[in-house]
Amino acid sequence: MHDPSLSHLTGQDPELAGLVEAEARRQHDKIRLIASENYVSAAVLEATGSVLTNKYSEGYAGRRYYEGQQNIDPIETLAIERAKALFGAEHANVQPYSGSPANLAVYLAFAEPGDPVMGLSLPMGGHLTHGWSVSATGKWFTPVRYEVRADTGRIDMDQVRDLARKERPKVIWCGGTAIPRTIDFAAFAEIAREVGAVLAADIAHIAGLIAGGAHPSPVGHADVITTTTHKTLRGPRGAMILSTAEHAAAVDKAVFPGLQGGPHNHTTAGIAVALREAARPDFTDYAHLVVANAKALAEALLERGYDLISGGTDNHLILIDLTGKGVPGKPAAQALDRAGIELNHNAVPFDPRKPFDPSGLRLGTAAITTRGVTPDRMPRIAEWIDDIVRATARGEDQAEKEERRVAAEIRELLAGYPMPGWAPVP
Ligand code: DSN
Repeated sequence: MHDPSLSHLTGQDPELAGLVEAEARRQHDKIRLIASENYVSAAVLEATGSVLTNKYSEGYAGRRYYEGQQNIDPIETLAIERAKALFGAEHANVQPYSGSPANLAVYLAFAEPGDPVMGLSLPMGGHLTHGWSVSATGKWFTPVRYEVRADTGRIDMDQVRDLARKERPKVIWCGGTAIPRTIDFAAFAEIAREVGAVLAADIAHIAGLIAGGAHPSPVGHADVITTTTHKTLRGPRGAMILSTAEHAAAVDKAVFPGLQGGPHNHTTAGIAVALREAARPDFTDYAHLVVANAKALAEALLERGYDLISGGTDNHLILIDLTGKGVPGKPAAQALDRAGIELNHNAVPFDPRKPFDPSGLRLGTAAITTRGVTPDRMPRIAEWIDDIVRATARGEDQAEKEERRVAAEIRELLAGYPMPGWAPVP
């Protein structure tokens, strides 16, 4: 049963409807620990699946290139005002299609081709668009990369300062995709100010935690803030750029007409709904519970002898180095997926292995917290992870049996934790 029903899709395209239904069941039956994923509410699903997908709206409210914006303008304005209010920002642009286009807009607004730009190295937890070599941002600009410290696994702020003074980047990025610790936005801002760089905070992973008061905010420190809307913020797949009033015109011009055509109005509406949800007191509880769950899971993994980068977590994310466990990240992630625990293999800092077959696993608690799973369940989840990792290290036959057992136990557990937007047939 799909709620809302897929009756039209089932009638017209049963093959596709079957795949959607199968994906819903998959999401229902697994402990989803991919750190960048979540479950949106039924209200967000309705907004994103609405007739708003039919409309073109190039431009901004009151200044469009197409007629018929009587409803689109107020929808986009609602999303903008809610974003500004939620984060306390002076300006918001809700049109970027996703995180990478949002970050490209920052380059277009604040740098020229060839300029030095600085970000956390990808294998250390950064993002492709922070100047990594295979990304357009690493090809079209001159990347300067900072790292984490080998002894602490935390960002090396001395290196950030030294590199910034030496290379004078136009843009300094903070934030990334595999950072388990609190980002010191004030320290980054001080360095950016000293060298005359624009400080860009990419808060894609932690936006929901910031909105819910479970992580400090970059507002007041960063000149420009980019975020996807679908990770801890629990909205549809999309992105936003927040900035000071000073940079508003440059940001808007970079998004449209600089990079994009018409905004995806159905996504804008979904973002508006998610922002309203994130402004409610229960979202504050959610954000703190995400962190409490991650800390409890980290603690349980440490007790089982797992090597966690930086020794733990301050946010939703845990990065495990499996080197001492006798199995690399990729086969472990594949075995865990078969066993009903979905996560991704990930490079760890100073990883001697290749990015597509790295040493680590990345986990996050945003999605399971949305299902209502609480910290008291984390020791059991750590035990399941450990059972599968150890069985995988021991060999194939043993692993298959363990995978079947754990998958069945997980389905039984999750039956007690409803999933927004879908319910199994009773
Ligand atoms: N792909 C996202 C993540 O998983 O962190 C970042 O873009």
